Amino acid sequence: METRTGVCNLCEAMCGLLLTIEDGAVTGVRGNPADPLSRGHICPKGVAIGDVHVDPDRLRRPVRRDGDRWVEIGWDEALDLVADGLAAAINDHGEDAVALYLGNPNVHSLGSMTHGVALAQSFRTRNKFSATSVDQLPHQLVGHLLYGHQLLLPVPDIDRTSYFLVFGANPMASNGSLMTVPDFPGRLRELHARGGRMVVLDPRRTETAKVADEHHFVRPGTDAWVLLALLQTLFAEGLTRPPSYVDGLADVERLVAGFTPEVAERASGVPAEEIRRIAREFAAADGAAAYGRIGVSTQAFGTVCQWAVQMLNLVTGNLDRAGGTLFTNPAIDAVGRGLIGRGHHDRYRSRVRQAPEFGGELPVSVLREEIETPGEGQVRALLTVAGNPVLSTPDGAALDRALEGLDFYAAVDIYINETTRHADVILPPTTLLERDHYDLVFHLLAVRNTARFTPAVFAKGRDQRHDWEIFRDLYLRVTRRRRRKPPLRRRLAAEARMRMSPTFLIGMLLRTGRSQTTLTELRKHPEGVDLGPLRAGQLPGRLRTSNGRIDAVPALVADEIARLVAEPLPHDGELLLIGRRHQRDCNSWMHNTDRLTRGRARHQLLMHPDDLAARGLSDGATVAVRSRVGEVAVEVSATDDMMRGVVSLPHGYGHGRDGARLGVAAGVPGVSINDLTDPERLDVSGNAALSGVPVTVSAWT
Ligand SMILES: Nc1nc2c(c(=O)[nH]1)N[C@H]1C(S)=C(S)[C@@H](COP(=O)(O)OP(=O)(O)OC[C@H]3O[C@@H](n4cnc5c(=O)[nH]c(N)nc54)[C@H](O)[C@@H]3O)O[C@H]1N2
Ligand SMILES: Nc1nc2c(c(=O)[nH]1)N[C@H]1C(S)=C(S)[C@@H](COP(=O)(O)OP(=O)(O)OC[C@H]3O[C@@H](n4cnc5c(=O)[nH]c(N)nc54)[C@H](O)[C@@H]3O)O[C@H]1N2
Ligand code: SF4
Ligand SMILES: [Mo]
Repeated sequence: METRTGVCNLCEAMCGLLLTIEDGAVTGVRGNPADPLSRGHICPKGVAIGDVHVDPDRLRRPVRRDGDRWVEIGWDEALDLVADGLAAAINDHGEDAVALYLGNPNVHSLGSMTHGVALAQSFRTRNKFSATSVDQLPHQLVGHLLYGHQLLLPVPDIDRTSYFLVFGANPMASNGSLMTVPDFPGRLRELHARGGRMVVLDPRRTETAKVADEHHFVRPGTDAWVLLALLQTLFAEGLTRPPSYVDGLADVERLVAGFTPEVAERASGVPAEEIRRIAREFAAADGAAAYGRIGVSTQAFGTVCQWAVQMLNLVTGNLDRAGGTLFTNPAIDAVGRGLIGRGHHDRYRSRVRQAPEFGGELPVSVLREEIETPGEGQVRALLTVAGNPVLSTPDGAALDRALEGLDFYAAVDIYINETTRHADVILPPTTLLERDHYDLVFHLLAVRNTARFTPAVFAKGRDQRHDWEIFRDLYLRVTRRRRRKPPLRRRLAAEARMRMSPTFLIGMLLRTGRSQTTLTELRKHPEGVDLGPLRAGQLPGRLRTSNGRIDAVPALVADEIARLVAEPLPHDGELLLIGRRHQRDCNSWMHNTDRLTRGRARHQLLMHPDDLAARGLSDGATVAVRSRVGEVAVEVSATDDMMRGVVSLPHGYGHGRDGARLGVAAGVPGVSINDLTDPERLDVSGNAALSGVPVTVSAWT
């Protein structure tokens, strides 16, 4: 028996772990109390981390599909097959004929960040997609427009704030997002002990709402009105204290002038007086932080919402102030050092619908039509990496059907899930416990500056490959097969870089660029090294805008607000669908471990009892939920935790489709919310408006 230091990468909190290892298996998992960021925190998913390692459903060798059978094949054969399939599409039909989709676990893998992104960039296709456009794209667009970089995103200084204003996030279940905050419950207790307050706006009385000082129901998709009314109040009552490096504040004042709290109340259901009071309290607090997450990104005016959240912090002087929102100083500053691009918008558009790109990606909502619509530039081949878009993107059922029409589909994935079941070949990498980890992304977004390197806990098996090795080999093989090769010098440079291991690259990055620590030091301290609380007073120096100042009203935002003015207010009697997360769910996977799925079922449609009664339905009945794009039958559960007129389905359910082999997952009930969400509903950024989908609910007959 031995104890090893590990890390959990199942969500953004990146908790440090202590693993008990016996006979090559994990027999115990605890939070690591010595970890300076996570301080011993762990959640039920972290406890299940060893289950992935020993999971009999996990692929350990490449497989090729032969009709409805899967055949294990060797790595050389598998890599050749994939390179043949992708190169054939490029050589016969052009670069755009290959589409890529990168799913969420990529940001949680070091090898994906160092090598997967480079492989993706080596494909010169316009058809690049990722989970970003069903998630945080509005944040990135706003970061790009206001601060000059898509990942220059200020983080709530939760450890010092005295007023935490939360829109559309449920950190008690999600453990925080674009705010790496392990032990949210503990940090909230400390906030309360300091006399601080948390105010939550959400159409559901969530786990977070229940521990908040105030919760207000807000009608889905109407947060923009509330946020603009908060700004309107601040200007109207002379409560602004903006810093000197901001231009265009008079324009902000003019743009929000018509959005009075009374107008916002009519749209959102949040009482005007409450909006005024929250604005005053926010302005008066000694350190206040406004935060809006996926509930306000995945809606029709998501970009306006995220812009307004930034403005609230900015005009009240809370940006760059202790207790407000702050920029991190990670040991490897991927933003400052240009490892991640600043982002760009609308350099080109999608072929069929003319949807603009952001940062070299198109909205995943257009993927299906790009596969199905004939003509030059049609998608013929697909590579997915760690993704499940059939369950995670709008009208997944239609995408499910479209995938069968591809000439070739390859997946880098550890499971045969609802999407990869369509693949011709699946290449399974090692998983977390078998690979080294340094978090290039979430240190950038954490509520405290720390650094941590976690060596692999288990050695990889002889016939296993790390993801970075798969990306390297695919790069080499596809390039060799390309009729039009990149210039020799570029190719050699890329090859040399692809051959360096992620750990080698991390060591190099830590040695250079004023990194505050080294790999040697981190190896001595696997629990992590503390680099201190977030720092205030870094602006305007940290801005990456061309003139080193903030332009408060980018033209795109002004246009969106003009569009919002003309938007009809939601009408009574409309039923709107939203999603939810449970602490023991992990997007669309981890549904095959008994540890996380036993106990009370949690797949139901949640609905207010009055809404059920109005339709003559009863608690526990099977109901039909219909939207413009689809229909599902699901059990309904009555709860006054839901706002009237709003229903909720969890995201990531709907297993048990033919051929998807997720073990007991077939026994997990529930339907996919994305069989109801609508790929036509997009925010200006291209993000899917998954929230607030109009639906009807009736008896299932
Ligand atoms: N309606 C609705 N839709 C949503 C959301 C919502 O709230 N509501 N949330 C959205 C959000 S925020 C996200 S991030 C997306 C997530 O959507 P996706 O990123 O498309 O999917 P995941 O469910 O994260 O599934 C990832 C797959 O990666 C595989 N995998 C796990 N670990 C590894 C690994 O280490 N390497 C490799 N190669 N593969 C691995 C697993 O097989 C798993 O099936 O869904 C989005 N869709
Ligand atoms: N346990 C668990 N943790 C996770 C994940 C998981 O699947 N399970 N996924 C991870 C991922 S990929 C992400 S991106 C993060 C997401 O982290 P969070 O953003 O905290 O995610 P959710 O729990 O989906 O919270 C979104 C909230 O928005 C609310 N909402 C929906 N529509 C609206 C609206 O129109 N207005 C307002 N104001 N609120 C609305 C919902 O009711 C919900 O409470 O979580 C991460 N952590
Ligand atoms: S909160 Fe849970 S899932 Fe997230 S990193 Fe920590 S242990 Fe893992
Ligand atoms: Mo996400």
